[in-house]
Amino acid sequence: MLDRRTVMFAVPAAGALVAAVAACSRETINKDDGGSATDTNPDSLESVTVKLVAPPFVHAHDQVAKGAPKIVKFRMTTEPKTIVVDEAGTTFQAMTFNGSMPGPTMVVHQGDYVELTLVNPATSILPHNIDFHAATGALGGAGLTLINPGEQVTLRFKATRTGVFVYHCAPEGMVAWHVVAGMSGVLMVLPRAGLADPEGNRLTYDKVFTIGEFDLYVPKDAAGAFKTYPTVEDAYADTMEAMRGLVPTHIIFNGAHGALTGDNALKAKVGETVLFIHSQANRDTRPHLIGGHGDWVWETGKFANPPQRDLETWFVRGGSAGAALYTFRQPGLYVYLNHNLIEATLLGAAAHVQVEGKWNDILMKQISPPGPIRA
Ligand SMILES: [Cu+2]
Repeated sequence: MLDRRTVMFAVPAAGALVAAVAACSRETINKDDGGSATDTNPDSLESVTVKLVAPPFVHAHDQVAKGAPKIVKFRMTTEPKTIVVDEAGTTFQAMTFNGSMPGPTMVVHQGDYVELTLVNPATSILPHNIDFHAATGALGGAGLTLINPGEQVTLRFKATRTGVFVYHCAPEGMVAWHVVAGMSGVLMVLPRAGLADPEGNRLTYDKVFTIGEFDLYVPKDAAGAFKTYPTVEDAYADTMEAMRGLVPTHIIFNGAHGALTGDNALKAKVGETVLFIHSQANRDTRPHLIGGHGDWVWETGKFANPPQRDLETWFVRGGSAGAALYTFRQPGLYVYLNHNLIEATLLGAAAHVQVEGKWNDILMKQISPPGPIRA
């Protein structure tokens, strides 16, 4: 199998790498640089199986860990997909984890073990794998998870560091294409005691949403019209050419213009606290909630660093995820967007949050309505 891969994907050292990582994993597996509570051999730990849900939603989870560290088992399947990305009906040949862009958000606690089974169906044509930015070890696990069509693989790693971390597909020679085609998502590793402010006071959320931002490079024909392709493989050459220009044709949240607006708006109530996880696996972005704020923002997404307070806009580096906590004080339709306003309004990087509740005149009131100019 490794020989076949070596030939197919031109990864000369793949076999040696896999063997070396496997050999040393036994020695290093119990070492913990993340301050977790266990030195136990993970084979003896309790395991739980979590069913993943499509973003923006996140599977049910405890904010404060109950009991000892666990092995948390997830299963994801790769899936190529033709998706409509804008109101004009432009189609995009996507590659996905579990059929969604971004892939599902996984949640564990520090000291837990993530055990992911990745499945690449026989109907697939391309190899896939996964690089977890949260994982410690060669290629974030990508070398140990490279699977051909018709294969599955299971990877286990210890979640030693807290935060929201990007995961993405990373097959040798095709990484950028698979990532901008849709293959990324988020793993959230919560502190066992939950989130806290810089003074150590507990921070909790009522809801959590994942916003996955993607820059797309849809090829155009000589007349400037977007081209269509029957499959993702057919789109490869033109897409690579479009990518070289570094000019996105679309910048979208969760797979399409409108995926999180109008009828698909995120929903909240006055008084509710929402954790917004924002990932971008390829390109920088700057989330902003119009009419609201980031009460507490982990701009780099790593909970061991104190969150910043009262932010108007925060910066999410390409290849990372950030987290922002906000308690809604007023009802209404909020726009949550990338505050490069060209990217938001012309290219699509915007979502809506529909908030129900009672308006607070103390916070904002129209003192006199629009009318003729008076002296
Ligand atoms: Cu892939």
